[in-house]
Amino acid sequence: MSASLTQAMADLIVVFYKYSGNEGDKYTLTKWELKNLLQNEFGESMNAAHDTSVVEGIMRELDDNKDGVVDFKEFVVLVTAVTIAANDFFLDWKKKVLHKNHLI
Ligand SMILES: [Ca+2]
Ligand SMILES: [Ca+2]
Repeated sequence: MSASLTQAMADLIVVFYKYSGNEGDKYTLTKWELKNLLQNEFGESMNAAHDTSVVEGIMRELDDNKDGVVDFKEFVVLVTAVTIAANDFFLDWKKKVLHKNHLI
């Protein structure tokens, strides 16, 4: 495994606990903590996180065991979904660029 992927995984853990420790249980995200994480860590792509109903929707989606908070396992599902979406976008973009330049 490359060092950068190990680093990415470590960063993921650090980011989660940076937000999970601010309110209530130290190891899970409340709606407020999730909102802060989405706004600060996903930047422009999560502008919709300023809308409370959007955050509530994401919270409901992620809260698999319905205990009202998001634990690390539930959080990773979001990161995976965003990563897959980013990968699809990248592959599509790459195909377009290659096609445009008559490389495929
Ligand atoms: Ca918490
Ligand atoms: Ca939960």
